[in-house]
Amino acid sequence: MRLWHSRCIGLAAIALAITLMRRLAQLRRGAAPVTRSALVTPYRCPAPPALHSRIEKVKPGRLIIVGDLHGTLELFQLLEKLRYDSALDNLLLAGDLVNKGPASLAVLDAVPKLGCWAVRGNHDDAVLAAWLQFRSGQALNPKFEWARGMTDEQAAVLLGLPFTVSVPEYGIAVVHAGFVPGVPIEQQDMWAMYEMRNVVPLDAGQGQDAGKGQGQDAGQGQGRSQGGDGPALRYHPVEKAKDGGEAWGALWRGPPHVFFGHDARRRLQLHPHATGLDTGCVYGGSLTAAVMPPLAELRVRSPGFVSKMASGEALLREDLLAQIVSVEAAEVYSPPTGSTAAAAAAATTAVAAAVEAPGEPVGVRVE
Ligand SMILES: [Mn+2]
Repeated sequence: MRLWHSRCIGLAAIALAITLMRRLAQLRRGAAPVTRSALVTPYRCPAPPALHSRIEKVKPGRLIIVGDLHGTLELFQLLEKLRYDSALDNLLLAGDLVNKGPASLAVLDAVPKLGCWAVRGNHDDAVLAAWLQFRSGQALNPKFEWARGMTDEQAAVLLGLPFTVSVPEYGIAVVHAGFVPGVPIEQQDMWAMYEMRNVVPLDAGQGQDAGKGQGQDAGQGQGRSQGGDGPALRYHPVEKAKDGGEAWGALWRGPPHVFFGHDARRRLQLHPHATGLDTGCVYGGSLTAAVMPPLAELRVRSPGFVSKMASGEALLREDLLAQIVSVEAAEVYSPPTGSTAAAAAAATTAVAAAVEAPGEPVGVRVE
């Protein structure tokens, strides 16, 4: 009997191991399902309980969405300027809460106390992966030295971050990097949601198999719709400007209206149905919020909001009566080396870019 038992357990363990290995092989091929069943993120962290969160019923105050913090304390200055009230207002952070800035641990302490929601940025996921490896006895990547003292409670904030937060009552969603236009949010690729900046149109006929060769250094990145019965894919997501394409937000037709971060080089992006809020605070730029009135007030003051919500049309910032509010960074926390030199040398870059790829600033990467 005991032998039979141990044999059963042994077989079950082997079956589980085979399943896991198959799944990992799938992930390496970029064929990972992007539903809740996904096991790991592109940086090999355990996926959050839900990739996509929804705020079903908002609090009676405003809706405030803040761009990339990167461990900067300007958050508190911005919230003070806005007279943020956690009992009334709905606060959402667009990801990359940590890394590069001076106060990542303080930000992780603040998030639960602020009563806010946040999405997962590539930096949040990367440092979590490094910390989990460190905790399992491996050396800590020097890039993430600040995380050496990260507590379980602080790490839990990162572990729980979904890839998107939707607010159906406002017709909006928040994601760190972006979405591939034409693909339902639930079918978006994890890698794309926190790494993409541009999309490249696919030639007719490339279809679902197109898009190989991008983002594979991060493990995934095909950005394809999943399952084969999804919509025809028209665009391929890319991270780096040198890979061409154009800002995904310019092609996003909604609904929902999407608020995002990640693209500090482009700073504030005001597309019709997508708003980019990463204004490079950690690089000495500013920290920016989009602020929308309380729902009850919005419904009274914005006929466009009411009619478009009723008809299911995508909202403009004007329909949402969204105001853009910023505070200047107190200093340059992350020196403009390589990538971030873009902001300092925008003119030079623009000239170089015009030569390299007309119409699209390229050659510089902010991450
Ligand atoms: Mn980012």
